[in-house]
Amino acid sequence: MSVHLGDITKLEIDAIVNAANSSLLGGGGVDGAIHRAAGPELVMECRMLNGCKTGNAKITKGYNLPARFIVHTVGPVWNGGDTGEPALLASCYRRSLEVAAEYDIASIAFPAISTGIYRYPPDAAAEIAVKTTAEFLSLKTPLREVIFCCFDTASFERHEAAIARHGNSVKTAD
Ligand code: AR6
Repeated sequence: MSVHLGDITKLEIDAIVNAANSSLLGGGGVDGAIHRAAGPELVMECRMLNGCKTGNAKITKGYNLPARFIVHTVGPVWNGGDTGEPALLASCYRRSLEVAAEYDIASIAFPAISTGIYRYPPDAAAEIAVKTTAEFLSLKTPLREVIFCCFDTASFERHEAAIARHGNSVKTAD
């Protein structure tokens, strides 16, 4: 696990994750940036997917992106934390990694799902992102590299701190 500061659409990696909405037809934030960079063929493939439930993930090609695949996941909208938001956010990371593993993807980058327009408190979200990923990587998996791609330095630092709490205990199985 590592942290990167910058625009996820620029990463040369097997797959990037999109913080989508349940229509999968595009939106603002990182979703808008990914659709703009991938080009109009992306929404055509997304239309065939019949949307995606909160906490689940679906995969498409990357089209004009350097990344070969996009894993689209739908984070929870923050509503105070008592409506299942932590479990749903953890499910976004787990399901994205599971879908990636089904496609033999070795490297993947995540944005900070739900922490923008969906208003999830960013410290709590970073803890869930890193803890869930560390748990996944401790199992047998083709995944070798998970990057948390952060758009600002505060986000970078909170993911770095979360990796320091969890990353050292990760043992990847062959
Ligand atoms: N690269 C990396 N991170 C980015 C980028 C980028 N190019 N652009 C924004 N971020 P958000 P959400 C960061 O709002 O909260 C859309 O309309 C951003 O700073 O993109 O899950 C969807 O269609 C923040 O830290 O996603 C949904 O309706 C993080 O990405 C809704 O927004 C997530 O912010 C999803 O909201």
